[in-house]
Amino acid sequence: MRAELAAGLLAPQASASPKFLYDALGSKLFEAICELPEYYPTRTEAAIFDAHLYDMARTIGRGTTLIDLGAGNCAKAARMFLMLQPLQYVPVDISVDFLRSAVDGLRQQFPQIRMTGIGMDFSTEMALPSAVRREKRLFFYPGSSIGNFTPEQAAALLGRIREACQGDGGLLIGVDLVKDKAILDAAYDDGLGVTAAFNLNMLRHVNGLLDADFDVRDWRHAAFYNEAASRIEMHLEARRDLTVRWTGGERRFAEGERIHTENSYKYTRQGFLQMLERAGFGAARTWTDEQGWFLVCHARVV
Ligand code: AVI
Repeated sequence: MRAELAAGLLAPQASASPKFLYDALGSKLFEAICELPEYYPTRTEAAIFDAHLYDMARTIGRGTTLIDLGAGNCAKAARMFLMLQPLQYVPVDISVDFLRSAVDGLRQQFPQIRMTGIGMDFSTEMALPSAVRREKRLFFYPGSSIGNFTPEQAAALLGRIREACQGDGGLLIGVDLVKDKAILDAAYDDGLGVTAAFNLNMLRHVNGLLDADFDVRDWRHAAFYNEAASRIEMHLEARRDLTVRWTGGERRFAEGERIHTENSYKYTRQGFLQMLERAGFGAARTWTDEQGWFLVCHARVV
């Protein structure tokens, strides 16, 4: 991770992977983002699930092996348990300790569902252990987290999910849609500055990982919708000429120079369905909100 970080910081266009946004404080700041009036994705997706859960459950059917990618506190999947009645619940997350305590709580609430937590970085591999049932696998990937991958990486991830689906599996996924630039800009640059704090906090995390000397006061949050690329871009911009030093390296940044920290791609319904089709999924059903801001999609292996 240190080598990856240093290489990104030294590249002509400096960058750092969005995974470095999520230390303990970063995860809390992301939870706060989800409460912001400007950040519509979380509440819009929740409203779609509330309105259409019965229809979704009828489409999906009971007795699935529910595989929850990036499960976190498992709350989104748990809301579907009564309706879906999965035979096995398989939360997958890179943060194992957090997952363990969430699953312990759920086991007591739903003793009839077999639960198998897995610590894995599914963005690079999808190696499910043999304890995971092969039958009726339903991969659950909410929150438009797919948008934080480039379209090429997203297509590769969908391909890995398709492979792990076996013959009768499917995917239930949440995707943020293209919309007015002003709404998108505000969602990633809120008035309270919570998203700015989330972005700037990455520098504190990097200081810890690389023994670097970033001073957060020297940097400002920059986030905007790049219409040509159909993505939000998040950057950290130097407020003045400065040099950052870390163990084994240093870099000079001129005033206004940026570190690219995150992309959040927005899709059209049509574009996303095409990507699913290319990955080997079909028979898609979609649900959206009244404004057409967010899409929940179920598709089957074909
Ligand atoms: C986690 N992910 C889907 C969020 C998004 O909207 O791309 C991360 C985020 N970055 C800034 N605000 C929220």
